[in-house]
Amino acid sequence: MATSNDEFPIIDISDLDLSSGRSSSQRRVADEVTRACREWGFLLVKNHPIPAEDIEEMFALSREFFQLPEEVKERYPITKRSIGYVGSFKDRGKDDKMSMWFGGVPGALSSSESHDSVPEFWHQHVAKVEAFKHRCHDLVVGLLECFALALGLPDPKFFADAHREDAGNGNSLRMLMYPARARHDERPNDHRKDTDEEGSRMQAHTDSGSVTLLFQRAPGLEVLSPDGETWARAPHVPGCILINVGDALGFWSGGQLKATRHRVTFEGLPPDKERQSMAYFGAANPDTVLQPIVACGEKKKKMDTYYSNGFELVPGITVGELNRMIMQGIYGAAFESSSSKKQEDNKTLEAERGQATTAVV
Ligand SMILES: O=C(O)CCC(=O)C(=O)O
Repeated sequence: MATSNDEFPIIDISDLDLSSGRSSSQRRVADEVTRACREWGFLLVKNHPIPAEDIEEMFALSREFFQLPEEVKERYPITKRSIGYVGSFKDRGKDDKMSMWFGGVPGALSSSESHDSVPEFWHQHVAKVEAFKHRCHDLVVGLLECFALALGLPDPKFFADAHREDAGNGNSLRMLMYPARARHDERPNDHRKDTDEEGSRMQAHTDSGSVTLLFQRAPGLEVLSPDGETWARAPHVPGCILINVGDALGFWSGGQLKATRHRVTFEGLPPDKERQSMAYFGAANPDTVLQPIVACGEKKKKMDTYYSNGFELVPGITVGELNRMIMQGIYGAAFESSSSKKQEDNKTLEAERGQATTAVV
């Protein structure tokens, strides 16, 4: 049972200046955003820099795509590059939702390697999708600068500089559609039989990356409250973007920023109501080595064991490893290495580990 919560942070970020560096108003935004992420791990931002018409256009295209017959969409299953379609009940949680993933570096969606994994419907729209991802990435970088500033790190670009848009497949846009169903008990392959979590449209989880931007067209998202026990309904405020911290950044920040569990339930949104959302997952470069930083002024102390959706994170893990582990856990075979590929992957991991910088503040 989730409750509405008047204290859910809603922050005006019109003073977040993505181009001109630090100012006193940017400092205020940085402090407010970071306070929300320390306490809730979630916040809504208003007066953000992503144009409403771009968001609407993405939602409209996404809706049109999801309405195509299942057999057309299923020709493009998700690949290792995090590009492709996943139908209802097809992920680990057997949730009743469809997703279309657009992972990869700028230009990936129109590259010859990805051509066959991008559904034909999207071929004429990839430039728009890429432009939208780019805007999202800029906002993620602005928020990362806020965190470094408010956490008092000597280099305000400490996190931001490790988030190159052209590094790896981790920066992904995921379009989601939770279809309206006639009646609760008529849903095909009702996943309540398979899980102990009654009535989830998306099972409770944390995100694995750094910062997620979530665009939503309907209510339904629930977030674990700061008390760690009760679920709060995330307010749905048209025009706002929901922001949350993922496990890579939660771990890297030494637990100062919180990666919070969230879910979409049938209680939060009745089965006969459709929910559309889009998540942009901002991730650090795959070769980034995650060494938890220590809060300024604190003596170095051992961090508690940190889990990301059941996987233990150990200092020294790279973002690439973490991402592979999580995607493999959710989508299985598509992200599994074949035996020959495994050797290749191991070489890549060694190279990632060797090259990585391990700056600890
Ligand atoms: O639909 C939503 O709002 C939930 C999205 C989400 O949590 C995810 O994609 O990880």
